[in-house]
Amino acid sequence: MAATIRSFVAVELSDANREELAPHLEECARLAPGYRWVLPDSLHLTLRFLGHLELPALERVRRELQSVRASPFRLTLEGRGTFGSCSAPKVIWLGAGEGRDACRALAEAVEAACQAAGSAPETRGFRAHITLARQRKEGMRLPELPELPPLKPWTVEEFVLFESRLRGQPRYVALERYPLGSDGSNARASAAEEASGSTLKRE
Ligand code: 2AM
Repeated sequence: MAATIRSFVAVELSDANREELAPHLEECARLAPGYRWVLPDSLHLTLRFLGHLELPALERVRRELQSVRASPFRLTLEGRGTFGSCSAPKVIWLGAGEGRDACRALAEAVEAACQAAGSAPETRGFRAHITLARQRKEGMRLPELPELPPLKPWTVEEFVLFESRLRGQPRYVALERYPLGSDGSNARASAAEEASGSTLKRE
């Protein structure tokens, strides 16, 4: 069977907010061990989950993403939300405030690029969120959590194609970064790619 790579496209959280959230998430993990809390370095807002792709298919996606055109945009984070029941949710997340529509537009452009690369259309509706924790076992109740620290707005200037490695603690490896151009282009990514002539290779 051909090797596959589990991958997804996302916007990373700003470094300042990772630093703000790190002690908060540690405290949450202590209070709610029934949930797997995401490490600060791994926090992201998923634009498109690709799942397991064989290398040629991933290479097509990587190239098509270079045609996505979007301008940088300001993103603010609102409070926590949950998927699933309120008392024992499956997922705990941070919602996007200002910039939510820009995230949706970017996700739609990414979706179009993925389809142009041959991926089947995404059937799950898009909801801009940053997952903070996932329930380890169904029915685990969520205790009261401490208040969120103040989170700072930032400007999203790129999106990223990630490989997701699930052995042990999930680890996300950036395969390619796509800067958003001030003129609504990501020409820098294309230029860099043309200069290097790079293609994806399995380690
Ligand atoms: P989530 O934050 O909503 O859980 C990497 O695994 C990212 O891809 C996660 O952030 C996750 O989104 C998303 N993801 C994982 N499995 C998925 C699936 N089956 N369908 C859609 N998105 C998925």
